[in-house]
Amino acid sequence: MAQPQQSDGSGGDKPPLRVGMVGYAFMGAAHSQGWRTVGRVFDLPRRPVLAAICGRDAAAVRAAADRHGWAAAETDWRTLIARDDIDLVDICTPGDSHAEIALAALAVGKHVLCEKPLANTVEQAEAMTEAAEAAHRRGTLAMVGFNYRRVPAAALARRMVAEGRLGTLRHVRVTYLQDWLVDRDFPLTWRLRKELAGSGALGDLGAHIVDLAQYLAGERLAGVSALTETFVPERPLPGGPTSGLAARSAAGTGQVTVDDAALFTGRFLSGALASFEATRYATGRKNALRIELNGERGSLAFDLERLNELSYHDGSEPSTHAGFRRILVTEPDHPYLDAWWPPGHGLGYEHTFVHQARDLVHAIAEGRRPDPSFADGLQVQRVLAAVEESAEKNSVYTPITI
Ligand code: SOE
Repeated sequence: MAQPQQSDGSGGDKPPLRVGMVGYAFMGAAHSQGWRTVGRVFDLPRRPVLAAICGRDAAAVRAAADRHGWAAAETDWRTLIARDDIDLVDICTPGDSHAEIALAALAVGKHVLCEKPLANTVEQAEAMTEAAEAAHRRGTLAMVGFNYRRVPAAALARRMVAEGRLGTLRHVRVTYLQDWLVDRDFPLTWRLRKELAGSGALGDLGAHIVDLAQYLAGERLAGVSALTETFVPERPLPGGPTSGLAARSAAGTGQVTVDDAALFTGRFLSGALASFEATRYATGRKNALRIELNGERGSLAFDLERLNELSYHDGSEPSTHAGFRRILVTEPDHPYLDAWWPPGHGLGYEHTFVHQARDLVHAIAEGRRPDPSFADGLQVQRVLAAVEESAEKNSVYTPITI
């Protein structure tokens, strides 16, 4: 058997953190980059080792292992979890298997990183959170992967809000727009089937923006009022393997059982108001996540398409020269950036997964609950459930249960 790849060519003296990953498609590739790169860039207390990757198709998972630098390939996640050379299980599968894999991994003392949304239902997320809390008491940790928290500009925005630069928060405005379903012939892949994905744009994109809005605001939503829609209720069945957001059609059609778009307003516990839009039908928008926060003393705006920048308006400046200005978030004292390139040399989407891995390795080494924890993932799940409940009742304001 090939020797495990070390992600840090020079950190051989550090105790290893041997990762086993389940899933090898889009998120598997993104997480692989994170684990492969993190020890080469950051000075870590433990040295991530890409020990084994798992997927059902033996040839495809072997190819993924070779491409992404994993030492071994498995075809059964139970075998992966049972390996005694794995310390952490990274779950990059569709939501229907998150709970089962996470519960099994935590039960045998493996740390867990689980892609968002944490689960397909609140009940599953509750069971996972309960298991994570019990595991934490035994020194085993669990994190949910809301990677956009790890964009340096987003982390800087969080810091600025916490420092009070916006004063009392009044509005949070968020949109997350994609367009890969505009084509009516796009096939019925797993993301369009409730039994596999839990929900549609709501869980896939809405989960990100609910988490990001609450993270930046530093507080939770108290209730929501929502509309959801499925614009194209029937689609061709997929013909052959799908990868990421790409797929081919075969003969026959099937029902779309998730939302295509979700639109909701919300109220934070402080009384600040929020609006959210998540859709896969925003023609021309590929992965457009935008968030703006308005407070009594200032405003911040972030656009994922310009992810090395943060717009800031300081309301205390004289009106003669006040206005939104661009902060180029590439300075060494900006979050995560001391380890990267000289100022002005920006980062991209993939770096969020490197930062996620960094933060998790530190949390594990320090025995501290990772951020975002499964409890945070559960709270987002409750917001998603409240959105669905409100939408079912034609937008009736629905409080979020604690
Ligand atoms: C597809 O909509 C998707 O890949 C999401 O699942 C990811 O979480 C997001 O980062 C990009 O878009």
